Amino acid sequence: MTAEQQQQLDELGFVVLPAWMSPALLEELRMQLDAVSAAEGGRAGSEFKIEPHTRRLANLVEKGEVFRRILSMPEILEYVRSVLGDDFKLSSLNARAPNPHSEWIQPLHCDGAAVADERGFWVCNVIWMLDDFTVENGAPRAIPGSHRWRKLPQEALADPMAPHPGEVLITAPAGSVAVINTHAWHGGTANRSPNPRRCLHAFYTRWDKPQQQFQRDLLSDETKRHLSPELRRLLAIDDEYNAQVTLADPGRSGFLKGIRGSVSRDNLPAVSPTP
Ligand SMILES: O=C(O)CCC(=O)C(=O)O
Repeated sequence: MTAEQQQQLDELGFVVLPAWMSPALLEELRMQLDAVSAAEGGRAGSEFKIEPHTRRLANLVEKGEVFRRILSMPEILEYVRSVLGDDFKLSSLNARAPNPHSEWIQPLHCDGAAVADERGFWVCNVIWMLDDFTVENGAPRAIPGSHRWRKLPQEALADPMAPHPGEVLITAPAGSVAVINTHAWHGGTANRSPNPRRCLHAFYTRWDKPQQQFQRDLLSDETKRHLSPELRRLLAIDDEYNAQVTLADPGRSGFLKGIRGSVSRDNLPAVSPTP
C-alpha cells in the first residue's frame, strides 16, 4: 500500500485499486459467478436476503475455489488490516448485480448498521468489480470522511435515498478492487444501462463482532476439510468465541438492518476469545 492509498483510506474512507485483477482471474471469477447464478435460478441469494431489482448470491465461500482464493490475498488484506487492525475475520462473501434498466437505488447506509466503537472501526468491505463501474450502471456512491462521524445516515438524514451534497461515485474499470471502510455512508445507485453490473462483496469484520453469515455452519464438511489453516482462521471455523457472538446476534440480516446494541462479551458464558 502506498502512502497515498493509506491516506485515502484514512481520510476518505475508501481506496480504489484500478484494474488490479489479472485478466485470467477476472475471467475465472465471472465464469464461476455466472455458473452459480444459473444453477441457483430463483433460489439465488436465499441464504441471506432479497433486495429489490437486484440479483444477489450468498455464501460464495462454499461455491467455488476461485472465490476462496481471493479472500486471503495478502496485498488486499493489508488494506483491510489498516481499517480493522490485526485481528479480523470474514463476515460474508456475496455477489451483487443491480438489474439493468432499473431506477432502484439503495439508501445510504453503513454496513450492518455499524457505528465505530471504543475499539475503533469494525467493518470493511472489499468490492471486486467484475464489470466496469460507471455513472450509468449503478456504481456505488460514498460520502468521503463520513466513516469518522459515528452516526448512521438513517438517523441523520430526512431521506437516505436522496442525493447527498457530499457524495462521490466510485467508478472504475472491470477488474478493479475497492476497499471501503463501511462505517462510511455509501450505497448502490441505479443501473440504467442495458447490462447487469456484477461484483463480489468480501465483507470483513473485527474479531470480536458477529459474522454476517456463520461460516462454520454454512460450509459443507467437504469444503471445510480442504481449507488451508490460514483460511480456517480467516473464516473463524474453529473460533468458539465467534460462534457465541454470532449465534447470539438476533439481527443477522444485511445493509438495512435496524439499530441495535453490540453483543457484549460480558453477557456470554466464559470462553477465551481467539483473536
Ligand atoms: O454493490 C454496490 O454497489 C454496493 C452495495 C452495497 O453497499 C451493499 O449492498 O451494502
